[in-house]
Amino acid sequence: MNLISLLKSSFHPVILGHRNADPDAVCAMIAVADICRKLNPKSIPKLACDDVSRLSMQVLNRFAPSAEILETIEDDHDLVILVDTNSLLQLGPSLKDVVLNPERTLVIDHHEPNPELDNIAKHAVVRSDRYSACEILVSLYDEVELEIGADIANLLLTGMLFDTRRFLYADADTLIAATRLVHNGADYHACISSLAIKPNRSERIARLKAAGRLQVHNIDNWIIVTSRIKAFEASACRGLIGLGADVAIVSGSPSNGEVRLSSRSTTEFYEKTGVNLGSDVMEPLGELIEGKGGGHPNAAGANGRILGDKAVSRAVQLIRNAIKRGPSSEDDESS
Ligand SMILES: [Mn+2]
Repeated sequence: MNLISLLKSSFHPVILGHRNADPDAVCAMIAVADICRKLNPKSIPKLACDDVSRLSMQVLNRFAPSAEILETIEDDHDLVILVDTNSLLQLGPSLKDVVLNPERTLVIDHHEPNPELDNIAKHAVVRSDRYSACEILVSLYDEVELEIGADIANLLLTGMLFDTRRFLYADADTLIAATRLVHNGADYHACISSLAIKPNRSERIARLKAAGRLQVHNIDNWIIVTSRIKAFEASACRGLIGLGADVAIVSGSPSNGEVRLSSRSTTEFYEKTGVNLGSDVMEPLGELIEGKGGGHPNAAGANGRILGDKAVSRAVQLIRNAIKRGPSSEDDESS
């Protein structure tokens, strides 16, 4: 059965996106629903995600205010379409146990195919060389011989902008697809601005205070900055990286008398020094400050009971030691 007959034959398709659905997922899902309705005017597509990201909500409010995205589904569907994921686990707790008939399941995705894909779906449009699900949707409209209307064009362009990080990751085909969407009525500037999130006032003030109380540590030509605020320390770290730091460590002081440390580093810092903020810095620091710590190579944190300034200088010391040890420290990491 080809794609057109599969979609034409469905009256109750359910279109599923991954958990914490990002703009690429929700925009592509709405486009899939549009295709279903146009190929079979009697089709009543339902959309569902375990949850939808805050940024996606903002995009939906701007371009598809009437779109309804459910959190769970009933088993009354005659076709399941997975969008922007090809793994059931990625659907999240509320949807991962969806009842599937592989003959009546279609996957539209741009991630690497997972080994169980064949068991899930007999129909798949999985193109891991594409930079977003929305980009795949542009060519799907051609495949099913439908025009892309202006409303859908705005959604697809926004999804592409998000997943490509404003076309940082793209090739000629991506740009051609984007141009086509603009020709079809997408408002490029509106799409860009729909993705801009301005932090709330207290968060912005916290970031600015963190910048005002900054201390700069020069270690082997890397710029390590530290600061302290009451709250929003993760956001402050991101702000300080944006100002030009290679590593930012900010301590916050929640009302329970504990100290909370957040840290961020640039990809370049991790790649060149091998210093993993999670395993090299925040994990050992968590013990030193009588608490717990951990995280990822470029983003990690710790909570504990020892005073903020002391904890911060310990963190700098750990980074200094790790830089001196050099990139070989990668060997003893499991993640
Ligand atoms: Mn995606």
